Amino acid sequence: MKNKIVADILYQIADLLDVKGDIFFKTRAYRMAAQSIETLDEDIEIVSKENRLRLIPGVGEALSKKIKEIVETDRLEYFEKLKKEIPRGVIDLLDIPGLGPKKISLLYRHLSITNISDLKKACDGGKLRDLEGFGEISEKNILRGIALREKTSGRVLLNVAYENGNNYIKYLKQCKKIEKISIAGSLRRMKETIGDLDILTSSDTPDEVIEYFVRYPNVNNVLLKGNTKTSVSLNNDIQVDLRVVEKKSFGAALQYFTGSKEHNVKMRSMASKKGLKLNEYGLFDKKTDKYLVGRTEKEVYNKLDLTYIEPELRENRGEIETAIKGELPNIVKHGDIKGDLHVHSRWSDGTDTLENIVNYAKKLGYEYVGIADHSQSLKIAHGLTEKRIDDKIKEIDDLNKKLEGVKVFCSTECDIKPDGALDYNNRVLKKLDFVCIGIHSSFKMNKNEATKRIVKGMENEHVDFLAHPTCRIIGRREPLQLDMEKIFDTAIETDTYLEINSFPDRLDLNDTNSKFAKERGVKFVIGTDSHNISHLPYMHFGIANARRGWLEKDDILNTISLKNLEKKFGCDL
Ligand code: DGT
Ligand code: CA
Ligand code: CA
Repeated sequence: MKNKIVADILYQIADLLDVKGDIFFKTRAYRMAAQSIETLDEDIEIVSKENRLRLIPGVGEALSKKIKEIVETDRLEYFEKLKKEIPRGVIDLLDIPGLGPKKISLLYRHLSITNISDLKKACDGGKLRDLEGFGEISEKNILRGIALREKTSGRVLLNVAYENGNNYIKYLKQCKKIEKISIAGSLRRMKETIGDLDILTSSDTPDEVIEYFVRYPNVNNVLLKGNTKTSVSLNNDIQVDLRVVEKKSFGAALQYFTGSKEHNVKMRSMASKKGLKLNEYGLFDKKTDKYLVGRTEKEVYNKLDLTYIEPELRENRGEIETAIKGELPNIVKHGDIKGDLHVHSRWSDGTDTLENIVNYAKKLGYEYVGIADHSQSLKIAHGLTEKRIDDKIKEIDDLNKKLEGVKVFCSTECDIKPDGALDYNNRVLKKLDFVCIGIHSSFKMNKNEATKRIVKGMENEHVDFLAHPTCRIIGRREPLQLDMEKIFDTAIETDTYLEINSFPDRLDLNDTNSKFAKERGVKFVIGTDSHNISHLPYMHFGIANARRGWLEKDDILNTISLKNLEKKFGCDL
């Protein structure tokens, strides 16, 4: 389906026209058409082929031609031309959270601001406050937006790195000269954002491996080429580093290049205290330089009197001390998850039918799936009225009668209003198999207000779990200011599970929060927040994040069997 591609281009055109200061109704027309296509039930390619584009609300003669061009060529000449009319730096300003195209237009036309650094200077110098629609507060907000952007700039989200890394590995596995191969670096540790990809191989003929490596079709530029290492950048600007080592060093090198740097520093000093020397070639006797071990990571850890430490734990957050005592947690595994309890369907703003979702869930080996659609106030997400909840319950009941080996739970992701009230009354909440709650608007609150809001939501007796607790969007929205200890304590008191949201730009709770929460006794649920079945595999990233937070199977609700979950939700009564 190209619906999203078409809608994205139309939205971007509207933004660019706004930046140019074009007439309002023209930009509005693009946005309306984009919205119609985004929510269209049909495949735009078919609609275009059958010459029915003009039947789409908001699509006239001129727009239908443009849409046809995008559908057939994946690009639009008009859009390319438009981009060239506006300086590149001005277009970059659209990436700053909280700064829309209309404001950018004013900055560009009245203050001649053409890039982020100009904008920063203007904010610092108090130049914006005299412009209509801006004030001292906007200067502060823009500076905060720029800082947020810069924090993640040059890094990519975990899912993007993961896909690129795996594709590269698939290619490299066809090279007969490579004996062993592994991802290393932050991707192996499954950090939420990744600076560059690191790949480690062992081979007797490093030069041939390097030749093969740089011939990967997605390589755009070879940045460095040595005897045993090389760095390239891909077409999407991601940098990839390769190291080739001897077989007997593979484990030590993998340990070294997996990092983190902080973990490595501690490992080395530990080795040194034991009269040993640890580097990427192996573990050696400090005095005689005799090679001791290095083929596998496990050998290296064990020789230093440590139990094996999983890559996700290697952040120097106490894992080495705990491994000395042999008390590392048995962290949750990918196969432990029995279902997904945070999935949106076509009943609200998801794109798939219940049947499609269930079929995919079955393929993933799940025993259950919870359909948590948006609540009534979230009109933009097609939130459900009470009447539609009743209809949905009926559809799910009928579906469950036909299903074998998997069960659908009917739920909601009920909005928590600014005063902490829930978007449905108790009569409605009671009808659902379980209740998930979350914040979806009015994010600008002080710490006290925001904490109270969530605490009040959790105190409702029907609530089972809190979705994306801090509401951050990596690189775009700061987490809510919250008294986390109060949130964790309330979660325990009210028996509310906290979600580890698996969506790659959320990963919320993050690893440090969930580790801290677990130490206090909080329980969790890992959900994907899928809006399309292609999002269901994001579970992998939620699990990785939970592993980084030291969570074990028993800490996580959706590792229990269907039977026990039904008991927990009171569905067996
Ligand atoms: P990234 O790429 O910023 O997401 O993070 P990493 O952890 O992948 O870092 P990277 O690519 O610079 O280096 C890969 C690993 O190599 C790193 O995790 C640990 C090791 N390493 C790099 N530099 C040093 C260093 O100065 N000292 C030690 N002990 N290890 C290092
Ligand atoms: Ca790296
Ligand atoms: Ca690197």
